[in-house]
Amino acid sequence: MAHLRPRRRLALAVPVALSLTASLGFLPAAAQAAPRAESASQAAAADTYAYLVNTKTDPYTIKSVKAAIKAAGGSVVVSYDRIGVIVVHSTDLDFAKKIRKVRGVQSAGASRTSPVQAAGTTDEGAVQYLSKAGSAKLAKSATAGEEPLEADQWDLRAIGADKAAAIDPGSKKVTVAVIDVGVDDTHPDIAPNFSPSQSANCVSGKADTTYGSWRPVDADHYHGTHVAGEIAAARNGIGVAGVAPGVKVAGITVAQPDANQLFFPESVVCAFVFAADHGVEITNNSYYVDPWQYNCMDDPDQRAIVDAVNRAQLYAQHKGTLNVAAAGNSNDDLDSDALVDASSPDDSTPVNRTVDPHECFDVPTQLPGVVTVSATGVKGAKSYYSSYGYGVVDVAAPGGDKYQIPDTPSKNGRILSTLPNNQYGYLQGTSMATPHVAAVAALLKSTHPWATPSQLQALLKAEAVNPGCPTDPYDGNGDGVVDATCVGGKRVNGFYGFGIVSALRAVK
Ligand SMILES: [Ca+2]
Ligand SMILES: [Ca+2]
Repeated sequence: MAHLRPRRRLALAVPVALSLTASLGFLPAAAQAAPRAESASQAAAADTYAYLVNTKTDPYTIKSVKAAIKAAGGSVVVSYDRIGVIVVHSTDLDFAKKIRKVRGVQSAGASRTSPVQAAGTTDEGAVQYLSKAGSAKLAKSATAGEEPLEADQWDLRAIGADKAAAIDPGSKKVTVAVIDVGVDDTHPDIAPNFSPSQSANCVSGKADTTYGSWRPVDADHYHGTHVAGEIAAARNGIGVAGVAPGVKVAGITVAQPDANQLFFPESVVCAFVFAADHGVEITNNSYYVDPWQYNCMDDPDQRAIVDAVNRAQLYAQHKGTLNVAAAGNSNDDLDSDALVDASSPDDSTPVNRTVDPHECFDVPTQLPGVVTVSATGVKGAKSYYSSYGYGVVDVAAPGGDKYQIPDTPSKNGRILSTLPNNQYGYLQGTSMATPHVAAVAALLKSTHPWATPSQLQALLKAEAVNPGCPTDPYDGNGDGVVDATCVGGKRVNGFYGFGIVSALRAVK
């Protein structure tokens, strides 16, 4: 089952070849047993663990806490003084317990449940690459005004992005940063719009801006390149088009380089701060922060994770960055009283937990101020895998659904976009819905340059088109069993929030 591991890590993309069980985000226990056994056998006294220490932001506190960290056997990897978040490594498993007692420390905890590891080996990918015939089509001349593969991009037409591009493709002064597994900026459909000066590698928790550090380490780290193309693939007569082909796109890598591709909290903290400090207007977050799918506030470690990422997210928001995030692929009702989380922690031994999503948060999507995105298929109905929730989902967008078949040449209900090494392929997931929203936000920022993040969010909602709750019981996979209940009305509801975003309305 080792082949499933990388798929698990692409938390918010539902790969095409998986069984339904796996597609819903719950892997069979066996799939996770192997890596767990590995970690256990590798455990040793000298292992290094990562911690987050969140403090008051006055210089005196920061200084005294840093001294206390050293005294407690920790070493500072990086300190984000302005938000009071310090990333620490220590070999002491009791480090968090010790540092919590220090004056000025507001929360502290382990950011992972496994030691900090060197890069591991890679595994094969899960994506459905375009066939040779499809790739050959790239060489053919396109229909006038269309990209060669655009006929299969039903998602563009669903939100009026084809028409919008003719009116206003978006401004070069607006950048969307893809916080993900890396972006292949050498792809001919991404290169024209890529912004290297706003890209970095944040895996360690500290930004590395070495040229090319944002690139995927291998072809299995394809997820970020797909997302980037959905946002801003150029209208250049080859391949596909993005929703906002005139804006810039950047890559901030946060995934571990090994096959599991985990997104740890310190990497994501680094990414939000880097984006904010480098003039990024919008970030795309098609993932949840590992190792916990839901972070419970009554657990000191999970609380420290929520606190640290929330500080970074708020910092970005206050500096003018709108953060857009995927609702998740578990078909979970994020407004329910009890959800089963069987996959956490995903870096060691997962346990079955029942959590209340009002107190245990999927991060970053449930953080205040973040735009939460659910996914739809070609029929405009909620995708079978998409999580939802009244008062949680802000807007919806096409993320693909293999059960909703389009009338396109490929008849593929997923989303077609760019992949590393000059390739193209289909994926579905709230991972794919989120970049559609990030791109529409970029179009709005282009037409409303002075809009703040909260104003952009309000515009996204005001211009969205809401299908309303379905009149029939919802059976996303058509097996006769009702899968989800939509709460709310035509203006706002649990499946679509305020509705499906519109690229056309954003530029009119
Ligand atoms: Ca193109
Ligand atoms: Ca069903």
